[in-house]
Amino acid sequence: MHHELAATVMARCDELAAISAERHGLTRPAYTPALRAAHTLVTGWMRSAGMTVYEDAAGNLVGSYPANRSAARTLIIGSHLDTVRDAGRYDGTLGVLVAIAAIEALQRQELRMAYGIDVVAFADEEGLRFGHSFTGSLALTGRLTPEVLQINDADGVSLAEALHAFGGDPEMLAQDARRADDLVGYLEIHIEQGPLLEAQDLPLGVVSAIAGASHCQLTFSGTAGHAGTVPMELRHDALAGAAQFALAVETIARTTPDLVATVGELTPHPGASNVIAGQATLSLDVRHQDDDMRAQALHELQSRAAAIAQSRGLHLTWEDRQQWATVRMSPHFREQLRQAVQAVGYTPIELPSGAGHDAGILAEFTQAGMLFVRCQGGISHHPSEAVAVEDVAAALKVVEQFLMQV
Ligand code: HGY
Ligand code: MN
Ligand code: MN
Repeated sequence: MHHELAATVMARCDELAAISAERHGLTRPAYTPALRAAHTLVTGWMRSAGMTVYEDAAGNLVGSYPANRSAARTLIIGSHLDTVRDAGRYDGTLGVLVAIAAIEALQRQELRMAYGIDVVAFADEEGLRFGHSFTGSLALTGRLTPEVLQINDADGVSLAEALHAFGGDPEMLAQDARRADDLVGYLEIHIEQGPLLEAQDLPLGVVSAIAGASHCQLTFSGTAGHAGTVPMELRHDALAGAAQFALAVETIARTTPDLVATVGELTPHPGASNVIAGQATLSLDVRHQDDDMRAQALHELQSRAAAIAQSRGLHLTWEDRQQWATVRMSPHFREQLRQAVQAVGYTPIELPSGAGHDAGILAEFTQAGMLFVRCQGGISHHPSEAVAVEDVAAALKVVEQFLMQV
């Protein structure tokens, strides 16, 4: 049964990969028609697994599988259906579909637990559209601040407007949030997005902690001008300053143990081949397992940016967008997951997550655990993301075992 269900999960990942907001590749930002189409498909799969389905005020898709008694608490099994730009087909999606398959397995055995199970597909984890991650899980845990709703996307549509157009209700977010007392906990299945499981020849791993991160946006402002007439020594080229900073980010991260830092977006204005850039905006993503090390690195990056701006006669603005601390997964769920992995016949290992997950948000609300599935070459946030159907079957067995134990 597990192998057949795993094959279905793989086929469904392929089907969802075709639902994109862009002609080429998989790009499914939050609250778009593409996400709506994905929800429609997934709703059908949830229903046929025996769940009743609704969307909460934040547009998260929820499939509920009832307990075997009334007044029971709920275990949430979740992940996300939104993607990065030109994404792979498993980041987020795999976790949602494995959860549905696990419910399908329960339904076939006519099994109900002493707790209800809600499969939640978070609507906005990656933050691609509004530059704000974990919107869905922050709303579910009652921690989405009203200012976030005012953030605009590239077309000037606010998060509140996009959520409303999607069918959500920005006014109801607080009332619709869960209460920690009602929950058993939170489980997330996700591809590893790193190479450790593959190196150890293991299909699965238990997540120990999720690394903290800071997301910032910097703007260097100089003077736009003619590419053919302004002498080099008179220029205040914002793009050259931003480029110098991007290289400094790389150097600082390379020389600081276990620090990773990335400039993934760099936009010059006005952006023409014969115009010196008057302004350049860039994103900065800084992560470390140790929050103090991350804070120290940010401090160093800030002074480097200021020094670059000063030496080039540029003006610098630095905006802290989002920060989250390193969070440890619940000791109880970690132990339960390790036991489940062992019971199914694999060596239970633990590993930290360098990527952020909704589980990190839920871990500050209820007991949370994460199961990683090996992915080929550790590749993710790239169209060549790949997982093996055998590993998905192994994950399904472990989830089923976990559900029996917990
Ligand atoms: O950016 C991240 O860590 C994740 O993929 N949301
Ligand atoms: Mn991701
Ligand atoms: Mn993800």
